Amino acid sequence: MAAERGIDRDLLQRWEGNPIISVEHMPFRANTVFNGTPIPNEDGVYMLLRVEGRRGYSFFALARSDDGLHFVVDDKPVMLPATDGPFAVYEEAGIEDPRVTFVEGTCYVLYTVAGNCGPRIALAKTEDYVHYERIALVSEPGNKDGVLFPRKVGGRYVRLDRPIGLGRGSIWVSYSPDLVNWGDSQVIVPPRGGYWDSYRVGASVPPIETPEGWLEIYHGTKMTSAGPIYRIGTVLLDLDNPSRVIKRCLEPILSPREYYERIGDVGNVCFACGAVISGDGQVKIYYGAADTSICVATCTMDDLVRESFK
Ligand code: BMA
Repeated sequence: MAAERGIDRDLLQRWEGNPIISVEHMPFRANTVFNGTPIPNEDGVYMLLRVEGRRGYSFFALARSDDGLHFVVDDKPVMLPATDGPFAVYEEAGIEDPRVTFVEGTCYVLYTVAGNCGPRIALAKTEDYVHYERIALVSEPGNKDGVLFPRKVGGRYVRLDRPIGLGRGSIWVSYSPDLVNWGDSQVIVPPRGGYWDSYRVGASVPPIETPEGWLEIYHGTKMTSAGPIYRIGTVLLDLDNPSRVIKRCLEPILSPREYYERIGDVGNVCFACGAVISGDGQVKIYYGAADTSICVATCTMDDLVRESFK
């Protein structure tokens, strides 16, 4: 067996208690729960979860944990698709894949609105993690996977996202003076022919600042005759100019292998939406598995910044 011969199949180590949140943990009826984003705070680690309800559209719930491994889900959802106001028409088919970033002390959430005009990225903020104030729709249709940088760069807010052009999804960077108006958009990480990320790539985890550069943990897909396989990889961006890619991993750091990643509503999916870094450099990466549960895998910052690029 590979493990007995000292071969790790993936750079990330799955926690043996995976999945950490599944529909069995939900205090109300739901179809699935997946793609949760962690919110480290003074009380431990909370997680904003994407829940797909039994009607078929998604909304958000909150789970709370002392240790980042064992979570208890609040009794009621914390954010439902808007039914009136300017967001309603764009959220008709649900709200999906939240990603939380603290910027200048404020907890912001970029999320995907799923409407009948195509997906867009929206921005909200929260003070207590239970109530969410919508701020703006920040992209045109055909865009998903928005992640906000944790600080301004060169005096501007920065985000990554994934517009679709000619059926290809690439990671783009955009800049903003006020978090509402975005521009200076440039493609930085396109799909890579012949590799595991040859079909589509998108931002996954809000960028992590390291001395070497902005570390982005992204998802990449390869198309097969049975559909896409979603894997997780890394790319390092210039600290002062995030439009410049310094390094991109050659191999994924996590690939679907376990039954809970292979089998589910959408099989063969590992889809990260956030990470928590401890003071000692240990990293927990939270990922949706097969669009059916939430899992965690661990590594060190050294693994991400150095090993993943070997
Ligand atoms: C992506 C997103 C994710 C989902 C993934 C796999 O496009 O929609 O929400 O987890 O596909 O189905």
